[in-house]
Amino acid sequence: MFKKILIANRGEIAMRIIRTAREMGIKTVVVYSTADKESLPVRFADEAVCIGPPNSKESYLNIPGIIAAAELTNADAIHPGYGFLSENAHFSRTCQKHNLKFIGALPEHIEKMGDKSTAKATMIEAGVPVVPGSAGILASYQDAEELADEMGYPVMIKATAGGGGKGMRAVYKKENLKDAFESAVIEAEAAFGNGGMYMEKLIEEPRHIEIQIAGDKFGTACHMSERDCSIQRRHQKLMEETPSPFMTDELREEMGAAAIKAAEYIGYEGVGTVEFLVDKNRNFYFMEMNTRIQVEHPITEQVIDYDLIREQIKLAAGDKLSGKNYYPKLHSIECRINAEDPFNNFRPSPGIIKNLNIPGGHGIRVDTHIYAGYQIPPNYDSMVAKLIVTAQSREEAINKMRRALDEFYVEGVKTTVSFHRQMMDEPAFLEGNYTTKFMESFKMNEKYNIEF
Ligand code: MV4
Repeated sequence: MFKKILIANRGEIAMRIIRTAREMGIKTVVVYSTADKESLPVRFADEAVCIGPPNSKESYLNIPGIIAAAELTNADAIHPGYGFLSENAHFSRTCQKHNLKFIGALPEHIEKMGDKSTAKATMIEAGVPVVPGSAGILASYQDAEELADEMGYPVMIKATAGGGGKGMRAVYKKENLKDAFESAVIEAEAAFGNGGMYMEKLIEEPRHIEIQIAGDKFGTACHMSERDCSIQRRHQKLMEETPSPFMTDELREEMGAAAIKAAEYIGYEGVGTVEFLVDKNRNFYFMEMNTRIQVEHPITEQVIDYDLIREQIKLAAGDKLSGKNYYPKLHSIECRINAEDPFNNFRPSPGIIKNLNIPGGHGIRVDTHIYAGYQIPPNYDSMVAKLIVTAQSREEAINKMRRALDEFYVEGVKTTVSFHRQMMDEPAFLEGNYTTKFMESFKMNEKYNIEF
C-alpha cells in the first residue's frame, strides 16, 4: 500500500481524500495556491506545499510544480480528484515516468475516451449500444448534409473534442444545418483547437443516467448501479439521485452489463463512470466515459455502503475485484450547494462566509471545506458543499432533504440552498418525472427567497 499520497486538488474533494487516507493509515500532502492558504485541506493534510498564485494554470494545473512537490515530500502516489488534471493523459504519463502512481486512469484510457468519436467507435467494437449516426468524423459539410438526409431530422452535431456542450448543435431542419455545422466547427476550433465533428440522431427529452464502474488490473470489472443526473443547467449538474426514479430492475441489469462490457473491453483500471442517454422508451445509448472519481460519487457510496475513494486507492495499489456487482439498498439524493444566486441567473457569489449552520442528524452527510469566516475565492468552481441525504425510500429522502435544507444557513454569500428547497416542492421532481430539459423551463419562486 502507498505510504504517502499527494493530492493535486483543493476544496471538498481534497478533504474527502484526506479523510479516507487517514483512515487507511496513509499520509497526505496537499498542494495549494496562495488563494487557498487558509483552507481546511491545508490544515488537515499531514503536509502542504504552496505551488503558485490563485490562477489555476500556474497552480493546480502546474505539472512541473506538482511533480516537484511530490518528489520533495517523498510521496509515492498522486490523487488528482476531479476536474483540474484528473483527465489529463500527459499528467498521468508524467506521473508514471516519475515513478508516482497516478490514482486515476491510464494515459491510453484517458486519450481513448477523451476523443468522443474514438470513444464511440470503441464502444461499437465492444458491442455497447450507441446513438445511430456517422461512422467517425464528418469529412466535410457535404457529408453532413447527405447523412442527415439519409437518417432524417432532427440530428445532433457534436465536436469530437467536445465537453460542456461546446461545439454541439441540435438541428431540426435541413435549412439550419449549414449555419449549425459551420458555427460548431468554429466554436470547437476556438475551444479545443480541434474542429472535428460527428453526427447522431437527436434523442429528444433524454435522461442522463450513468453507471458507476470499477476495474482491476487483472481485467475484471463490476458495476455499482446508476445515478440519475438529469437535473442540469448549462451542462452543470445541480442534483443527482440513486436509484433513478426511471430505472427498472431489468434496465439496470442491461445498462450495468453494457457498462461492464465497455470497461472490460478497454481493460479499464480504477473507478470510472459510463454515461448513457436514456430515451422515453427506455432505450439507452453510450454517451461518454468519465475516467475519474466524480463529484456525485457519495450517493453511490451511501446506497451500497462502500467507500469509493478507498476502493480507488486499493485498485491503484493492485487489489483484485471479486467481480460481483453492487445494488442500491437505500435511496440517496445529492444537492450541490454552489455560491451562486439562483434568483440572478445563478451568478457566482464569492465572498466571506460570515456565519454558517451545517445540517445534521440521521441520514445526513455534508461533504464540504467551508467554515464560518472562510473566504470563497473567485478563481475556482463555485461548488462549496454537497448535501447528501439517505433514507429507506425516495419519499423519505425528499422529506429529509427538505428538513436538512431548512437547517442549512450560509450568511454572507448567496447559495443554491433556496433553489434546492424549491426543487423539493416541484411536482415534476416529486413524481420523478424529469428529463435533461427540466431546467430550461424552471423559474425561481420569490417565496423561497429567504434572507439570513
Ligand atoms: C445528445 C443529446 C441528444 N441526442 N446526443 C450533452 C453533453 C454531451 N456530452 C452530450 N449531450 C447530449 N447529447 C444526442 N444524440 C442531448 C445531450 C444533452 C444532454 C445530455 C445529458 C445531460 C444534459 C444534456 C443537456 C443538453 C443536451
